[in-house]
Amino acid sequence: MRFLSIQSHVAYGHVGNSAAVFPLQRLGHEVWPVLTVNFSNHTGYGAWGGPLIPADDVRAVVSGIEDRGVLGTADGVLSGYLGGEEIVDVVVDAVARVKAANPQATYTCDPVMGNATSGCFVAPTIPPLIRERVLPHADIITPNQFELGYMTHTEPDSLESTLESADRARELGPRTVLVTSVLRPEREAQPDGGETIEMLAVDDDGAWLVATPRLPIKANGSGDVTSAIFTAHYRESGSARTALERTAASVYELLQVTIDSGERELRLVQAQEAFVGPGREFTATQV
Ligand code: PXL
Repeated sequence: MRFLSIQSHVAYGHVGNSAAVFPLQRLGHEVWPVLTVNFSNHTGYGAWGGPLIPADDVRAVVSGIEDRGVLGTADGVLSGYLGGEEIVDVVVDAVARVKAANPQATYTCDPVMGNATSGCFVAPTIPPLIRERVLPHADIITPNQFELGYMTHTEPDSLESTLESADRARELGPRTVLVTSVLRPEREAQPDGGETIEMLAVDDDGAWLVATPRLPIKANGSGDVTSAIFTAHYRESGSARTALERTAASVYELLQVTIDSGERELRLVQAQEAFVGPGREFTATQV
Protein backbone atom coordinates (compact mmCIF):
# COMPACT_ATOMS: atom_id res chain seq x y z
CA MET A 1 0.00 0.00 0.00
CA ARG A 2 0.93 3.65 -0.24
CA PHE A 3 0.53 6.18 2.51
CA LEU A 4 0.77 9.96 2.45
CA SER A 5 2.03 10.73 5.95
CA ILE A 6 1.89 14.37 7.05
CA GLN A 7 3.87 14.56 10.29
CA SER A 8 6.87 15.97 12.13
CA HIS A 9 10.40 15.00 11.18
CA VAL A 10 13.24 14.85 13.69
CA ALA A 11 16.88 14.23 12.81
CA TYR A 12 17.74 12.53 16.08
CA GLY A 13 15.34 10.02 17.55
CA HIS A 14 11.89 8.83 16.63
CA VAL A 15 8.62 10.76 16.74
CA GLY A 16 6.12 11.73 14.03
CA ASN A 17 7.24 10.59 10.59
CA SER A 18 10.60 9.68 12.10
CA ALA A 19 8.67 7.05 14.06
CA ALA A 20 5.96 6.09 11.54
CA VAL A 21 7.81 5.80 8.25
CA PHE A 22 10.29 3.01 8.93
CA PRO A 23 7.82 0.50 10.45
CA LEU A 24 5.50 1.02 7.47
CA GLN A 25 8.38 0.51 5.06
CA ARG A 26 9.56 -2.57 6.96
CA LEU A 27 6.04 -3.95 6.52
CA GLY A 28 6.47 -3.47 2.78
CA HIS A 29 4.52 -0.27 2.29
CA GLU A 30 5.44 2.80 0.31
CA VAL A 31 5.38 6.02 2.35
CA TRP A 32 5.35 9.58 1.11
CA PRO A 33 6.50 11.58 4.13
CA VAL A 34 5.44 15.22 4.16
CA LEU A 35 7.24 17.17 6.89
CA THR A 36 5.46 19.65 9.12
CA VAL A 37 8.53 20.45 11.21
CA ASN A 38 12.21 19.72 10.68
CA PHE A 39 13.53 19.57 14.23
CA SER A 40 16.76 18.24 15.67
CA ASN A 41 14.90 16.14 18.25
CA HIS A 42 11.51 15.78 19.88
CA THR A 43 10.17 18.46 22.16
CA GLY A 44 10.31 16.18 25.21
CA TYR A 45 13.94 17.29 25.62
CA GLY A 46 12.71 20.84 26.31
CA ALA A 47 15.01 22.34 23.65
CA TRP A 48 15.48 21.72 19.96
CA GLY A 49 16.76 23.32 16.79
CA GLY A 50 15.28 23.69 13.33
CA PRO A 51 12.18 25.12 11.73
CA LEU A 52 8.48 24.64 11.70
CA ILE A 53 7.61 24.27 8.04
CA PRO A 54 5.23 27.07 7.03
CA ALA A 55 1.79 25.73 6.10
CA ASP A 56 2.11 27.04 2.54
CA ASP A 57 5.31 25.05 2.09
CA VAL A 58 3.64 21.89 3.39
CA ARG A 59 0.77 22.51 0.99
CA ALA A 60 3.23 23.00 -1.87
CA VAL A 61 4.71 19.57 -1.23
CA VAL A 62 1.26 17.94 -1.38
CA SER A 63 0.46 19.94 -4.53
CA GLY A 64 3.69 18.81 -6.12
CA ILE A 65 2.74 15.17 -5.56
CA GLU A 66 -0.69 15.95 -6.99
CA ASP A 67 0.95 17.50 -10.06
CA ARG A 68 2.78 14.23 -10.70
CA GLY A 69 -0.68 12.67 -11.12
CA VAL A 70 -0.11 10.05 -8.43
CA LEU A 71 -2.22 11.29 -5.52
CA GLY A 72 -5.03 8.91 -6.46
CA THR A 73 -2.71 5.93 -6.03
CA ALA A 74 -2.48 6.62 -2.29
CA ASP A 75 -4.38 4.13 -0.15
CA GLY A 76 -4.35 6.31 2.91
CA VAL A 77 -3.42 9.60 4.55
CA LEU A 78 -1.92 9.72 8.03
CA SER A 79 -1.62 12.70 10.33
CA GLY A 80 -0.29 13.10 13.84
CA TYR A 81 0.65 16.06 15.99
CA LEU A 82 -0.78 19.22 14.42
CA GLY A 83 1.20 22.30 15.43
CA GLY A 84 -1.16 25.06 14.30
CA GLU A 85 -4.44 26.00 12.70
CA GLU A 86 -2.95 26.42 9.24
CA ILE A 87 -1.56 22.89 9.27
CA VAL A 88 -5.03 21.60 10.16
CA ASP A 89 -6.32 23.19 6.96
CA VAL A 90 -3.49 21.71 4.90
CA VAL A 91 -4.22 18.22 6.21
CA VAL A 92 -7.97 18.49 5.65
CA ASP A 93 -7.31 19.79 2.14
CA ALA A 94 -4.85 16.98 1.39
CA VAL A 95 -7.38 14.39 2.57
CA ALA A 96 -10.03 15.92 0.29
CA ARG A 97 -7.68 15.84 -2.70
CA VAL A 98 -6.63 12.24 -2.10
CA LYS A 99 -10.22 11.10 -1.60
CA ALA A 100 -11.36 12.94 -4.73
CA ALA A 101 -8.72 11.04 -6.68
CA ASN A 102 -9.30 7.72 -4.87
CA PRO A 103 -12.61 7.36 -3.02
CA GLN A 104 -11.32 4.12 -1.41
CA ALA A 105 -8.50 5.95 0.35
CA THR A 106 -8.80 6.32 4.11
CA TYR A 107 -7.66 9.04 6.46
CA THR A 108 -6.18 8.10 9.83
CA CYS A 109 -6.10 10.91 12.36
CA ASP A 110 -4.11 10.51 15.55
CA PRO A 111 -5.79 13.31 17.52
CA VAL A 112 -2.72 14.30 19.52
CA MET A 113 -3.81 16.55 22.39
CA GLY A 114 -2.31 15.23 25.60
CA ASN A 115 -2.76 12.47 28.11
CA ALA A 116 -4.27 11.80 31.50
CA THR A 117 -0.99 12.52 33.32
CA SER A 118 0.14 15.71 31.54
CA GLY A 119 -3.26 17.06 30.50
CA CYS A 120 -3.45 19.00 27.24
CA PHE A 121 -0.01 19.78 25.73
CA VAL A 122 -1.03 21.23 22.37
CA ALA A 123 -2.12 24.83 21.77
CA PRO A 124 -5.62 25.33 23.21
CA THR A 125 -6.99 26.16 19.76
CA ILE A 126 -6.10 22.70 18.41
CA PRO A 127 -8.49 20.30 20.21
CA PRO A 128 -11.70 22.07 19.10
CA LEU A 129 -10.34 22.22 15.55
CA ILE A 130 -9.63 18.50 15.57
CA ARG A 131 -13.10 17.79 16.87
CA GLU A 132 -14.96 20.07 14.50
CA ARG A 133 -12.87 20.33 11.35
CA VAL A 134 -10.83 17.15 11.21
CA LEU A 135 -12.92 14.32 12.69
CA PRO A 136 -15.73 14.56 10.12
CA HIS A 137 -13.17 13.59 7.44
CA ALA A 138 -11.42 10.83 9.39
CA ASP A 139 -12.04 7.13 8.78
CA ILE A 140 -9.78 5.83 11.52
CA ILE A 141 -8.82 7.64 14.73
CA THR A 142 -6.29 6.53 17.31
CA PRO A 143 -6.86 8.53 20.51
CA ASN A 144 -5.72 7.64 23.96
CA GLN A 145 -8.44 7.60 26.59
CA PHE A 146 -7.91 11.27 27.48
CA GLU A 147 -8.19 12.39 23.85
CA LEU A 148 -11.25 10.20 23.34
CA GLY A 149 -12.87 11.94 26.31
CA TYR A 150 -12.03 15.38 25.01
CA MET A 151 -13.42 14.70 21.53
CA THR A 152 -16.70 13.36 22.87
CA HIS A 153 -17.11 15.59 25.92
CA THR A 154 -17.10 12.51 28.12
CA GLU A 155 -14.81 11.11 30.80
CA PRO A 156 -14.21 7.47 29.95
CA ASP A 157 -12.83 5.67 32.99
CA SER A 158 -14.17 2.13 32.69
CA LEU A 159 -14.59 -0.35 29.86
CA GLU A 160 -18.27 0.42 29.57
CA SER A 161 -17.81 4.19 29.47
CA THR A 162 -14.87 3.87 27.04
CA LEU A 163 -17.05 1.81 24.68
CA GLU A 164 -19.77 4.46 24.94
CA SER A 165 -17.28 7.24 24.22
CA ALA A 166 -15.90 5.32 21.23
CA ASP A 167 -19.41 5.03 19.82
CA ARG A 168 -19.92 8.77 20.33
CA ALA A 169 -16.67 9.42 18.49
CA ARG A 170 -17.91 7.20 15.67
CA GLU A 171 -20.99 9.42 15.39
CA LEU A 172 -18.64 12.35 14.65
CA GLY A 173 -17.26 10.73 11.49
CA PRO A 174 -14.71 7.93 11.82
CA ARG A 175 -15.98 4.36 11.45
CA THR A 176 -12.99 2.90 13.24
CA VAL A 177 -11.61 3.89 16.62
CA LEU A 178 -8.45 2.53 18.22
CA VAL A 179 -8.18 3.60 21.85
CA THR A 180 -4.48 3.21 22.52
CA SER A 181 -4.57 3.13 26.30
CA VAL A 182 -7.57 1.93 28.24
CA LEU A 183 -7.20 2.33 31.97
CA ARG A 184 -10.00 0.97 34.07
CA PRO A 185 -9.97 0.52 37.80
CA GLU A 186 -12.47 -2.34 37.65
CA ARG A 187 -10.03 -4.67 35.90
CA GLU A 188 -9.26 -7.69 38.04
CA ALA A 189 -5.71 -8.39 39.22
CA GLN A 190 -3.75 -10.63 36.87
CA PRO A 191 -2.92 -14.20 37.92
CA ASP A 192 0.80 -13.38 37.92
CA GLY A 193 0.24 -10.17 39.86
CA GLY A 194 1.54 -8.05 36.96
CA GLU A 195 -0.20 -4.96 35.66
CA THR A 196 -1.49 -4.75 32.12
CA ILE A 197 -2.31 -2.02 29.65
CA GLU A 198 -5.15 -2.50 27.20
CA MET A 199 -6.04 -1.25 23.74
CA LEU A 200 -9.56 -1.23 22.34
CA ALA A 201 -10.56 -1.32 18.68
CA VAL A 202 -14.13 -0.59 17.59
CA ASP A 203 -15.56 -0.68 14.09
CA ASP A 204 -18.81 -1.63 12.35
CA ASP A 205 -18.12 -5.30 13.06
CA GLY A 206 -17.74 -4.97 16.82
CA ALA A 207 -15.30 -4.15 19.61
CA TRP A 208 -12.14 -5.97 20.68
CA LEU A 209 -9.82 -5.55 23.60
CA VAL A 210 -6.25 -6.71 23.92
CA ALA A 211 -4.09 -6.64 27.06
CA THR A 212 -0.30 -6.55 27.16
CA PRO A 213 1.94 -6.43 30.22
CA ARG A 214 2.45 -2.84 31.34
CA LEU A 215 6.07 -1.90 30.74
CA PRO A 216 7.85 0.77 32.80
CA ILE A 217 8.38 3.17 29.91
CA LYS A 218 6.81 6.28 28.47
CA ALA A 219 8.54 6.72 25.11
CA ASN A 220 7.81 9.66 22.83
CA GLY A 221 6.76 8.37 19.43
CA SER A 222 5.20 5.10 20.54
CA GLY A 223 1.74 6.48 19.74
CA ASP A 224 2.94 7.47 16.27
CA VAL A 225 4.17 3.94 15.60
CA THR A 226 0.94 2.48 16.97
CA SER A 227 -1.30 4.62 14.77
CA ALA A 228 0.72 3.89 11.62
CA ILE A 229 0.99 0.14 11.93
CA PHE A 230 -2.60 -0.29 13.10
CA THR A 231 -3.68 1.52 9.94
CA ALA A 232 -1.50 -0.65 7.71
CA HIS A 233 -2.70 -3.90 9.31
CA TYR A 234 -6.31 -2.77 9.30
CA ARG A 235 -6.24 -1.79 5.65
CA GLU A 236 -4.45 -4.99 4.72
CA SER A 237 -6.57 -7.44 6.74
CA GLY A 238 -9.89 -5.58 6.86
CA SER A 239 -10.16 -6.79 10.45
CA ALA A 240 -9.96 -4.56 13.51
CA ARG A 241 -9.27 -7.63 15.61
CA THR A 242 -6.33 -8.79 13.50
CA ALA A 243 -4.93 -5.27 13.30
CA LEU A 244 -5.26 -4.87 17.07
CA GLU A 245 -3.47 -8.13 17.84
CA ARG A 246 -0.61 -7.45 15.41
CA THR A 247 -0.19 -3.89 16.62
CA ALA A 248 -0.15 -4.91 20.28
CA ALA A 249 2.49 -7.59 19.66
CA SER A 250 4.75 -5.25 17.67
CA VAL A 251 4.52 -2.26 20.01
CA TYR A 252 5.02 -4.46 23.07
CA GLU A 253 8.22 -5.91 21.61
CA LEU A 254 9.46 -2.49 20.43
CA LEU A 255 9.04 -1.12 23.96
CA GLN A 256 10.69 -4.18 25.51
CA VAL A 257 13.71 -3.83 23.20
CA THR A 258 13.87 -0.11 24.03
CA ILE A 259 13.82 -0.79 27.78
CA ASP A 260 16.50 -3.45 27.46
CA SER A 261 18.73 -0.98 25.61
CA GLY A 262 18.53 1.61 28.38
CA GLU A 263 18.16 4.31 25.73
CA ARG A 264 15.65 7.13 25.80
CA GLU A 265 14.68 6.92 22.13
CA LEU A 266 12.65 4.10 20.63
CA ARG A 267 14.94 1.35 19.25
CA LEU A 268 13.01 1.34 16.01
CA VAL A 269 15.71 -0.08 13.75
CA GLN A 270 17.14 -2.56 16.25
CA ALA A 271 13.62 -3.85 16.97
CA GLN A 272 12.63 -4.16 13.32
CA GLU A 273 11.75 -7.85 13.56
CA ALA A 274 8.99 -6.78 15.94
CA PHE A 275 7.11 -5.31 12.97
CA VAL A 276 7.22 -8.38 10.76
CA GLY A 277 7.45 -11.29 13.19
CA PRO A 278 7.03 -10.38 16.84
CA GLY A 279 8.10 -13.08 19.27
CA ARG A 280 5.00 -13.05 21.40
CA GLU A 281 1.35 -13.21 20.36
CA PHE A 282 -1.54 -11.48 22.07
CA THR A 283 -5.15 -12.54 21.58
CA ALA A 284 -7.93 -9.99 21.56
CA THR A 285 -11.30 -10.69 23.12
CA GLN A 286 -14.61 -9.41 21.83
CA VAL A 287 -16.33 -7.04 24.25
O1 PXL B 1 4.95 12.06 19.13
C1 PXL B 1 4.40 13.23 18.75
C2 PXL B 1 5.38 14.32 18.43
C3 PXL B 1 5.33 14.89 17.18
N1 PXL B 1 6.13 15.89 16.82
C4 PXL B 1 7.05 16.40 17.66
C5 PXL B 1 7.17 15.87 18.96
C6 PXL B 1 6.32 14.81 19.35
C7 PXL B 1 6.45 14.22 20.70
O2 PXL B 1 7.31 14.47 21.46
O3 PXL B 1 8.08 16.40 19.80
C8 PXL B 1 7.94 17.51 17.22
